[in-house]
Amino acid sequence: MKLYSYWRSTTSLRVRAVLNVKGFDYDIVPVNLLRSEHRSGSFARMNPSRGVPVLELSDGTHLAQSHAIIEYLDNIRPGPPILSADPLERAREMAAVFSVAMDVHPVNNLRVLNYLRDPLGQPPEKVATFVRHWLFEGLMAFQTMVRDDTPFAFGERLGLADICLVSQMVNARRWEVDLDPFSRLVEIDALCRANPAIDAAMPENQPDAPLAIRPAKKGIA
Ligand SMILES: N[C@@H](CCC(=O)N[C@@H](CS)C(=O)NCC(=O)O)C(=O)O
Repeated sequence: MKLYSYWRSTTSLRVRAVLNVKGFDYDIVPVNLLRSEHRSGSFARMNPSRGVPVLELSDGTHLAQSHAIIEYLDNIRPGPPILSADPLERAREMAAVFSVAMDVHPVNNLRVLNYLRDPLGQPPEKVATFVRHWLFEGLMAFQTMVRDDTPFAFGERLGLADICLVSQMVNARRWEVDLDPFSRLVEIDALCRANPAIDAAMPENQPDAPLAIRPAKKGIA
């Protein structure tokens, strides 16, 4: 399998994390969003919505939309489970997942921010205020939804809501959101990032991440 991915993309991060947690073998094909590679005709043929990630299967089939890809991966390899088997628990987890994927991510997406900049003419500080506002609201909602009696957001094991949280925390740090009110989320995020499968999905560990932010390789002086 190949994953068309951008290092700093949070939707790509979610899929990378699920691929890693479930132990799939895949190659990353970097797509540079800042150079608008996702707006090309060849990319649009893989994903008419012009966004990463896109998963290419071994027969050349292309799958788009991070949560459609994740559902596919979970169907073909159910273990380890990333959602509860209990219908009520699962519905609660999915509500948290959707609060990230459907409420926050779409309004803070690159194309939306670019539209605020041009043609709407908003200066960088207004765009940053806009992003921080929706991130803050989303994190607050998420923190209210998660359990406080379990190590992870909804249980003893890492699940899809945790993975979505990690992706939002990346953005929250990037946009310098004050994380003081989110101590429970900071705790869950740290626990998730201690998992090598999640660490390998993080932006700084991607082959297309700028060298300046990539950690030095162990064993190399
Ligand atoms: N709902 C889609 C969103 C995909 C998406 O828009 N991804 C972002 C990167 S996180 C992107 O490619 N943005 C490009 C743009 O906004 O022009 C999904 O979950 O896969």
